Amino acid sequence: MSSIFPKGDNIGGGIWKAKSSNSLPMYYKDKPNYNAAKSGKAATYVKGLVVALVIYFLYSFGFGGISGPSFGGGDTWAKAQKEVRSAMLDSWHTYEKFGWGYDIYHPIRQQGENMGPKPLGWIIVDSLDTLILMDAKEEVARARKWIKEVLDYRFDYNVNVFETTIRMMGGLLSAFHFTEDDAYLDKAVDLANALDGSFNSKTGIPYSSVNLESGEGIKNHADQGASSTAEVATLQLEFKYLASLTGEVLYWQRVEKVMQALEGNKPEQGLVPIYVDPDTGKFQGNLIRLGSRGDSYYEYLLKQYLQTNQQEPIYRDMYRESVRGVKKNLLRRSYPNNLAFIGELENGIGKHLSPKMDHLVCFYGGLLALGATNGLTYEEAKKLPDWTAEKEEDFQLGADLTYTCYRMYADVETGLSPEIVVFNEDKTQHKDFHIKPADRHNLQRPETVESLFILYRLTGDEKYRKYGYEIFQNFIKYTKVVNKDGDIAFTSLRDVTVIPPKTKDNMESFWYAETLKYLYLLFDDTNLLPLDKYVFNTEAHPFPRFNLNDILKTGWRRKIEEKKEPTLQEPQIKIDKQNPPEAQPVDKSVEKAAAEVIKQNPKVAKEENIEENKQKMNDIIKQNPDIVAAKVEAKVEPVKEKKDTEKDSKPEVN
Ligand code: DMJ
Repeated sequence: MSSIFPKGDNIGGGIWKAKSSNSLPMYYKDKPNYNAAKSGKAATYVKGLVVALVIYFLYSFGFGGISGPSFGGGDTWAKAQKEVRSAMLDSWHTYEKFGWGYDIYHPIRQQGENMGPKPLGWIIVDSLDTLILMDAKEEVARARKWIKEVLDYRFDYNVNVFETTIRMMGGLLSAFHFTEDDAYLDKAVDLANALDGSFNSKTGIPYSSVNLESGEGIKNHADQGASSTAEVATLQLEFKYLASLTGEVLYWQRVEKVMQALEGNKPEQGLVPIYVDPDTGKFQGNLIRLGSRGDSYYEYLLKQYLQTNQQEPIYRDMYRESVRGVKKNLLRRSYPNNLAFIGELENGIGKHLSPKMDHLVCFYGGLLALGATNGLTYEEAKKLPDWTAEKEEDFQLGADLTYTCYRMYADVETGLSPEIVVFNEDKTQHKDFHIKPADRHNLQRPETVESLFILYRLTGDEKYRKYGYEIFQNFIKYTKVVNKDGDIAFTSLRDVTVIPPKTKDNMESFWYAETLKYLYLLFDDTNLLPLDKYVFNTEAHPFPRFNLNDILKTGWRRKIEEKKEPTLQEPQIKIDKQNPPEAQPVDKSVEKAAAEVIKQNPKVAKEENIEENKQKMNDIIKQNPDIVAAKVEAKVEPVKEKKDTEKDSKPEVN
């Protein structure tokens, strides 16, 4: 690939900035230090993977020393891991056979389809690093060939910026990390540049969609054009990692500016409404929740802090504030089993808390635990001088919430969680939650197994693996589809409360990207992808942590000063209290003139249309120059719309 971007300016440290915010960044390989950036990261990973695989095969053949659960005959966790690998690869082969290259796959019809006129790689790219981690060499080679030869992100189609970033950019970047294969980074750069136009709003907060060909940002068609708060605040890990790989500072700045614009609203107690207007930067509505459209805002506060090796306290502070806000305003316990749950504030802080919880919220247990230890084990973190009672409480709450989420599976007929449950706080009722008819579906979501994986890694407590294995077995039991030739696939469900469950005939890409990946890692005995070295993006694509440098660093400050009580200013003019100035007579001529106009034409004062009213007054004054015309004219002049920069609470953006 030759250089296709205009050259930018070298701003030091091997970092380049595009010529202007409208020009695309310089092609990263033209940057003088590009090769230096590839300093054996893949070699380190490959070494780790080889060790992991040796151990894996030793266990598989019964040489393992670490005991797993007794699945009816002395099997080990390696066996569970092997079962996950088989579920992945068997169904992958079926997808290759019937749906290859398509973005959407219907496992029962055995058909694929694309979302737009050409494929986006939705399933192939999202699944790639799971295949890499499972060392599925041939499958990876076929996926790579397709990505290199077929996938092309420049075509006339509007994509959701968030989904495309977390799944496609996330998948390509982690694949690049594991392989150092430029084919993936080239595509990630190409995609990032295609998405760039979405940030061209007045505030830098991205529009919800963008046209891949024209680069035009497109406002959400619903919700009065607002973008989802979680969506705009869940691009940062991807663009920042891309900035660190390519040395292109523009990617960093684009997403950092979004954080600054959001924080400009000075979120109350760290909690944010789920919509934001990209043109004004203002939050819309009062609905606060950790479920859809709210979730990963909170996730990426912590993960941005971890991504840059805990060198950006700004995100730690925002994260900690949000946790305090959640604990104070959204956390409750159910009856009869005292299960911790996170409700929804439909009308904002201080108002009624709805006891409804999306399965999506189940990421939060793992996040709280991770935020307490920053990826170290609980035992390690507890020994550090900065361990506090608050962190201890967060960790325990993380474990409690993860248990609640496990119960959302275990207490349902199929052993699989529905999309949403409503918790019970009524002492006359005997079930901790109920499921509304419209919420009985299961989309193969990962959040609970994600939290189980994190809690297992941080505590070493085998119960998390047991819960995870139980969930995995229920997925196998109720979502597996086998055709007459024995081809295996997995499907979403329409109803988890009946046996056999009703199927939905769709397989979500995050089933491969996240659910099976987290299960695979949960049963891994080799600490593959250590949590103190990696951050997982919200689609489970692992990125290595990295250090800030002179250029890639926090480029903004919080509006924290404005939160403080204003200090009283010394008066500009000193008043001699012994001899105060005499009051000036008030100039009443303007009011007199207006009264005269109204006297001459009393109808004017009653008109409802203010603009018309003002016009009529002006006309009367013009026809009656003896009334103090100039002053009256000034008084009734329509008020000019303030410029954006003069508006009171416009978020501060650079
Ligand atoms: C995934 O795309 C991501 O995990 C996202 O943050 C939330 N929704 C799905 C999985 O449920």
